[in-house]
Amino acid sequence: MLTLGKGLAQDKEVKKLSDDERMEWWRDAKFGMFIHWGVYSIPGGERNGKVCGGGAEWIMDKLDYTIEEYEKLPPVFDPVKFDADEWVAMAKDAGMKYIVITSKHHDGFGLWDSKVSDYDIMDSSPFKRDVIKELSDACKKQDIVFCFYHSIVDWHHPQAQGNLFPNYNAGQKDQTVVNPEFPEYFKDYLKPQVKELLTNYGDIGVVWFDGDWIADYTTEMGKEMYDFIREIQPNTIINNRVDKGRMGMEGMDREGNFAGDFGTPEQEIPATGIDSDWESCMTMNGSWGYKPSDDNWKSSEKLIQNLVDIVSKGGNFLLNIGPDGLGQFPPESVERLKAMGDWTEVNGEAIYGSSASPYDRPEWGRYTIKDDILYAHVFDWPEDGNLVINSDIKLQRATLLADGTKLKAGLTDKGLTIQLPKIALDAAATVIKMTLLSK
Ligand code: FHN
Repeated sequence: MLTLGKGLAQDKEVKKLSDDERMEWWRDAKFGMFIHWGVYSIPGGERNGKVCGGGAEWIMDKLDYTIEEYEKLPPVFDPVKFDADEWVAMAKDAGMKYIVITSKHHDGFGLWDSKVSDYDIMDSSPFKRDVIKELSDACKKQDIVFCFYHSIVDWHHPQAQGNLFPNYNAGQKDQTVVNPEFPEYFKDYLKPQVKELLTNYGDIGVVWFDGDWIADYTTEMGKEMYDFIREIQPNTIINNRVDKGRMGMEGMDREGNFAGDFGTPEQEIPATGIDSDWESCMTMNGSWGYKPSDDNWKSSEKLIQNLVDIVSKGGNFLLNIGPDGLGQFPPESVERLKAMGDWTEVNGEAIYGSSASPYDRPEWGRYTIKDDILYAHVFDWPEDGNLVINSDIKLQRATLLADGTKLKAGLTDKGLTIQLPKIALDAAATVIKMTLLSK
């Protein structure tokens, strides 16, 4: 049974858990929803006929808005279709166990009622609803762990524009330029913002930092922020982008002493298993923020196989949704969430609470393991119906996970072979449940 949120602030006594106890719900959860949503969702990556390259959430920089021009977006941000219960239900039905939403992306606009700044949804938009509160409440109601993403770099704040300092065009700015006033932003703006989010919205499962790359932000600040969060909510999990150890998009820390509880590979899956905790975050198309012009959608089958691949290597999968400016999930995303929910409903036993496979990866798919049960996730169904499995597997019996059909197994000239039905039950991945002989 997944005991989500164990040890989080909602408990009567917030007992400080050990590291393993604190990570337990997250390690078992395996699958979460990333949500990139903000005023950038209104233009959806387009401005005056030009399309923003890459993620649409970067439109402020990539399409050269001045702060004054960008500030024209919040007054027209009125996402009347936003329904937190509906968003959470779609995540839950997809088999996702936690949600990470952008409380503030690089553009500096906050989705919560901040007293630190009035550049937020309550004070600068006609919507005047605290999205973070509505979403965190909906998560609690549906037993989904609520988490937030927070950007260290802040293009709206003159002390924190990072390599955009003193103004924009990230690409042209000297990446080593440091704003001498950044420490003041860190102390009097960034930390108070994080404290508001950790104080006013109940349990926070994960604080997911981003924007760690800017030269202004130091490892000393990273360690101070990590300790600061743990003082407010002792059992909140914090990603490695709270500090400066991350080696780019591959997401793991370089050698050294860096704060952060898990690595954050982005848009990629490590080639092999990694001993420490990690989570691959990915988009469904090519953009984190809503971008209707980007129709480069990964298929549902590919997304399911990504989930299996990641879990078979011991990681978590954080899959992104970019809602539009009215608060609606794109139909292509809804379709994929439904397909992933259909698959996890049948095969979730082989995902949640499982561990990385100790066996070499087979050519036809992946293995996950839970105690003495090994799950074979078959991507490529053998035409002759004979599935050759690793010779070092000590098999007691095998069944189709979906319906319990008993399967014959035995040695052939190719090795230990399981006889499968001629047709796969699921095009993405059909799962064979194998009970191993006790050692
Ligand atoms: O610049 C951001 C980007 O917009 C997005 O938020 C991703 C998600 O992990 N992080 C940064 C790029 O690495």
